Amino acid sequence: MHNHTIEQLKSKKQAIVKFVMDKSSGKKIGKVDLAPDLFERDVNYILDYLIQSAEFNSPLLFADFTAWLTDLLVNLKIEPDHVRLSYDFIREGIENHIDHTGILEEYFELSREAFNLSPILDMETMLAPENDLQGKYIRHLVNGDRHLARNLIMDAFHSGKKIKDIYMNVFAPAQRMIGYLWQTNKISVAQEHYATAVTQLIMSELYPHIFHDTQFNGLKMAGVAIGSELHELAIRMVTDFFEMDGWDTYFYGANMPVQSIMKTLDQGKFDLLALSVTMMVHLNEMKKIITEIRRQERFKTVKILVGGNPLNVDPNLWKTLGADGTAKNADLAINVANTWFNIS
Ligand code: B12
Repeated sequence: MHNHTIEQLKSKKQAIVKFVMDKSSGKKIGKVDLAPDLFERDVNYILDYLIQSAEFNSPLLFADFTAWLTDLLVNLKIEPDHVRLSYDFIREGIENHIDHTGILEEYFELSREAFNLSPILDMETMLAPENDLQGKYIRHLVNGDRHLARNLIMDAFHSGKKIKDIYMNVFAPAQRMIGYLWQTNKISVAQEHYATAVTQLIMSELYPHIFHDTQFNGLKMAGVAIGSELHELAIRMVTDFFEMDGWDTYFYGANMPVQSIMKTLDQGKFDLLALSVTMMVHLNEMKKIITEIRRQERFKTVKILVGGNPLNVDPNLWKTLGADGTAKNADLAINVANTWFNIS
């Protein structure tokens, strides 16, 4: 992506926003007349995400954001056609204010598919069947039944269900569904927070059991969620998978500044650093951390594995970030690491 276009997008952003506001008001687009502040905020977001995607040379990231935003707005009773129209105005605004817009075409073209949404579904249709473990678990979370959720999982575990299986096929999909239910306005923020707290609680109860039958393989890894990224459950799962595979693991959660990460790497002899990102807005921070670590000769043997939603959306992103590799989930992360360190 040409830096000049990105710089222009940044410097002309307010002018483009104003153009879109002028074009939209009076036309009953979205809720522009009822809530102009919110409309303006959303236009700003769209441009921020476009800039961020362009900085990473990734039309896929912008398309993914557009799909997410459209789903969110449609469930807030905004017509998909109005979202489409706002995008047309943004595109026009950009063409009016920026010299070379050709390279942005692909971003808008790919996003168009996002407007062809699946119909709005009721919650029951979205959930896994009521009689399967995941389906039962998520219903307990949504209903606020902490004890039932806990007993369901602990009973499954004591009846022989593997922890890896519970993580991959119950916790992870249930958490993602909880997010989708929030996004589509079916549950509240409070329900979303509660569900996560319950999942974390049960993970802690299972934790002592993950050490069973594990043969230490002599390797050490650290798991970190990038910067102000508050989503730390995924990297906790990844770290636990490494532990179950015989690694000596250290889970640091979120909010580790790069200096602290480097200090940690200095103090222990780590073989692998696993970095997780969930929100696209934290990709710059991830790149900064990797660049900083790679600049230090003393860390050259430390492998850097990255993962999380944006890396699953764009399979080439890990290279742009300067990492050594990525994996789509905790299970596959182990395969990648095993290949790197020749573990069979
Ligand atoms: C719980 C949750 C929160 C909690 C987090 C608590 C915590 N301690 O982790 C809180 C309440 C703090 C939160 C806040 C926000 N959240 Co939130 N949150 C979620 C939710 C529901 C679940 C996250 C989770 O636990 N996922 C479970 C794991 C297993 O997910 P996973 O990505 O599948 O992980 C696998 C892979 O990605 C991969 N992987 C991940 N990391 C790594 C690293 C390595 C090295 C490797 C190899 C692999 C790997 O392996 C994992 C395991 O197999 C998601 C929904 C979702 N789709 O995930 C939304 C979600 C991520 N949140 C979202 C949003 C918008 C927000 C907020 C902006 C607003 C809000 N909803 O409150 C804030 C922003 C906070 C911030 N600054 O970061 C959106 C993001 C949308 C987008 N397109 O960016 C989502 C997708 C919800 C939605 N559908 O709209 N959130």
